Amino acid sequence: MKPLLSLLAIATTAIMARCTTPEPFGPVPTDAQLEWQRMEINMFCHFGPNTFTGAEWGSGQESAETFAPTELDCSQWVNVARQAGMGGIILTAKHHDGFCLWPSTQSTHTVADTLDVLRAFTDACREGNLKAGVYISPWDRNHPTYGTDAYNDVFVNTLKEVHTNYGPFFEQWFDGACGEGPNGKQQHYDWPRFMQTMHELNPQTIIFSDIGPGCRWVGNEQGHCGDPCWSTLNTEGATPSENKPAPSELETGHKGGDRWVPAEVDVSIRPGWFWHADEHPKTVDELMEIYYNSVGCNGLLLLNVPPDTNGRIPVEDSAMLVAFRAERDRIFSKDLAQGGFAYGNHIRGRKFKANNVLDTAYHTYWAAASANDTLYVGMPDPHVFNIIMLQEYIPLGQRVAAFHIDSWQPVQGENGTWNTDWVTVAKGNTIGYKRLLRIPKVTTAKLRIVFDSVQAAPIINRIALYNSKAQ
Ligand code: FUL
Repeated sequence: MKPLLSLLAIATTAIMARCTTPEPFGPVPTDAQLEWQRMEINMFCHFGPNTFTGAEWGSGQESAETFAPTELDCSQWVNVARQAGMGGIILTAKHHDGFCLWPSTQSTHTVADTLDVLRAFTDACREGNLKAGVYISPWDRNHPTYGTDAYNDVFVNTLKEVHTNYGPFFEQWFDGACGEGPNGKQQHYDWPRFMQTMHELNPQTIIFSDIGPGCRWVGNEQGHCGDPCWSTLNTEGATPSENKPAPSELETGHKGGDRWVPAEVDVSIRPGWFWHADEHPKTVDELMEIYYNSVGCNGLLLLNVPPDTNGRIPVEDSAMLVAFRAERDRIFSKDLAQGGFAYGNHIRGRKFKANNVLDTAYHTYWAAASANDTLYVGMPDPHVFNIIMLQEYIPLGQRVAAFHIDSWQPVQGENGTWNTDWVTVAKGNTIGYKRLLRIPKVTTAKLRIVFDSVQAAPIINRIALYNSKAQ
């Protein structure tokens, strides 16, 4: 080939490579995991005999009559969750005391037919267009077979009963706790069978356990992700009970991990998981802190709001949740980057143009042409902001391991003269589904996002700027 022609061929191949849709990097979420992640905040409801006894872990010896809600109203839970901007609720249908909130055929320790809370709950969710999830504790301090092989059959039958008669559920919560049963024995859970049963019952249900597979425990109950926070985790050879990563590893996940197992941040609005008369909900400021450290750090927030002995969410909690929602709306309803423009230092192709980071459509994104690309955002006029939101387009994997953000702004030189230069205003490790960076107030019309360490060329689907101090 003539030199000119071969040059042309090389250039064309390079352009074609850039125009093609980027290959996913590493493990990616299933459609169900993506839908789950995009819910962002869900409600957890711990409700059962403990609500009436003041315990956190019931002994399993409580009489069934202990559980006696006076005005059970699951529609009220649904309304509160909706007003709080949540997409789903997960109910503790069976906690460690073994008491079933439905009339189970697998246990004698249950509600009466006339008080089928699980039915009332799933009906209310369906009517209120909210997703229902279910917590069924493998640890059972009441069941006479607990600690023997027969209990694994009981547990499998329990899963079948609940998911067949009350499902579909968007999430199944498998608590990691495993203590002694009524006969003093501990159970060896048959996890492969439990997981297989769930898969057969509904492959779309997100399975929570310490190690997933749908989503993982974040490793703490204080309401925060680790830094970094990878949605990937190495789970080869592990079960939710054995050989699993330490809590500190669950907080951060594993860079380059072999499965997509995003973090779920479970935390209670009150000190306990169950309602207790002398406890009170966290303040809006505390809830906002949790929000930034969970949703804002690539986690999903599962906020526990326990119903009281009436069977209703107390007014002080619902008022706090409404205020929490109002605060998020106040801060995040005005994206100051809107009306601006974005550009990269290379162009991969029109479909992947940088301006896609400013639209609100989820499936449009900027795909960098190379791992070293920088993303710039300009605005017609300078804006004042103190929160930067970044989102990676996770259907193509989690890529960014470290980045910093510079603002183009006046800087005073040593001799006192003023110039305009790049000033670093934020630094971070992972981005993932969503990253909210709180920074000291910045005034600028131009920013750049510099990717310091990536596993593959970055793919960003949204950048937004907010001012939490604006009225
Ligand atoms: C823990 C349990 O032991 C607590 O009671 C609570 O249900 C919490 C969400 O998970 O492992």
